Amino acid sequence: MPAPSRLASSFVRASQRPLAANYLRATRLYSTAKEPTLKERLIELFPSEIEKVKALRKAKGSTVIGEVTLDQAYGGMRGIKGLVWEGSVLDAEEGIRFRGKTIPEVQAALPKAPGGEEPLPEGLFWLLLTGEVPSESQVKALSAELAARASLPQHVIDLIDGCPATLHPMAQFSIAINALESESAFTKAYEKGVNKRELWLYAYEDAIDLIAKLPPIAAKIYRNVFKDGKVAEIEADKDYSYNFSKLLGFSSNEEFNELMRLYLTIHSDHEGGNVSAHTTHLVGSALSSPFLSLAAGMNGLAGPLHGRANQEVLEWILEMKSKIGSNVTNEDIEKYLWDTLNAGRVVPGYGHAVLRKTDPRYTAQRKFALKHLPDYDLFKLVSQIYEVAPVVLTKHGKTKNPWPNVDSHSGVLLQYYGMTEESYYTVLFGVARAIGVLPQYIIDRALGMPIERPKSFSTEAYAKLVGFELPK
Ligand code: CMX
Repeated sequence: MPAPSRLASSFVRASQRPLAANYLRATRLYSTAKEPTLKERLIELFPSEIEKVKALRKAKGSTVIGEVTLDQAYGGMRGIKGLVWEGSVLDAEEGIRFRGKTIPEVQAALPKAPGGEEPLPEGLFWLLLTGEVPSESQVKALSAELAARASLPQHVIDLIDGCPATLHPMAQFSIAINALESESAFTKAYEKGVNKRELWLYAYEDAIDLIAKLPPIAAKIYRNVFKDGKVAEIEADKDYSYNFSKLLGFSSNEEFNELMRLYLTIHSDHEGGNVSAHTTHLVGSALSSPFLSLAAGMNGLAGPLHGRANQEVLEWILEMKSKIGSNVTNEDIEKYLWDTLNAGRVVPGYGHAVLRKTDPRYTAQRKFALKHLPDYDLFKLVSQIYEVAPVVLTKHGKTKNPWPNVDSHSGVLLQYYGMTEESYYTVLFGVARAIGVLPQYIIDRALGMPIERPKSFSTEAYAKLVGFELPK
């Protein structure tokens, strides 16, 4: 492994090669400040990050960090330590910390839009990648770069236009992200034989392109399926969330723009083991490009036990209202919960594989609702369910966590501002998740992480391993 300075110069040398050189100059175009751009900062930081990992492994590489039981192998690998994820760590009791910061700390620390109170998700992307809080001007430059790189290739627009309105928005989203592969600097660099250690520079370019192009893709899907198919223009000097709201058709309401900033921030990253993050990371380990890797992650997010729970929650609440009427009592909710459970269904928006308390992402949305829409009837209903559901789920006795998760609250906020089409909600989650998982994709390539390949056994082989004779 070369010394840090040699590594740094190897990165710089790589960035001076034609493909990357254009991009490095390009990032500067959006920055008026003397401070480094994000890519310049990464070129400075990564060599020492690589050295830290190298030192840790050299000193402690053979230390046992956990044990694995047979139940864990059959139980969704819960709690098995085996992934590296730098952006965030999830504590079962406390919830998520992004680079050591809780959600309220992130809300306080990150730059905001002029007059706004919610953090800009571009700033979170910076924080996740570097561990540093960016300055306002650094975030402004990143917003401008994202706005400038948002245009879509015609074949991607044509593909979305070719999707029937009956195709779920998440399937359309995944198709469009896969089709962006035609633009992949990473794949082109790989095909040209670029040194493996320099591939992260191209992964970075794809990640920025991808994050930039997700709002136009997501908006095109929304406008095609639910509106007139027309998508407004991006504004070069506005932040990412404002532009996304604008393309969707909601930016005239500044409160919705603030909601979007909060929404994209809190839905971004939730450490590495969840289905969408783990899938993106796993597929990336085969050196599939960021586009192919994120599309795979989005297919996982589309599942009802993961991201699609936000759609399921809304449908479940609306069904409750249609069955019971507008004056819903706690007793009505209790009965509806038991009906759901007795029908062998899960209560959407409740429970979590890791968390054992109310999700702080739920709490952040509840605070937003208390501030902006305290009297909204659906918000009141969500609050009422929060009083009843943990008691019922505890009595039911199956779920390890009877408390609400992030998906329990997001839908009612969107309903309030007029985005009533719940089958679209997981796409918003998907745009946010990209901001959380792509930093790790870049870090993985910078660290030269190998192809991922855990060991599997058949039941017969496990029985043999633990010395058990299976019944005939
Ligand atoms: N309603 C009813 N039963 C539930 C439940 C819920 N909300 N949450 C868990 N359970 C059940 C499980 O289905 C499981 O039952 P079986 O033993 O019959 O299989 C049992 O309780 C134990 O599960 P667990 O260890 O508490 O939870 P898991 O780690 O297996 O699953 C999760 C976690 C999120 C999939 C689960 O709580 C669930 O299905 N919740 C509802 C769907 C949801 O809100 N998903 C979104 C999660 C956040 C996100 O990823 O976006």
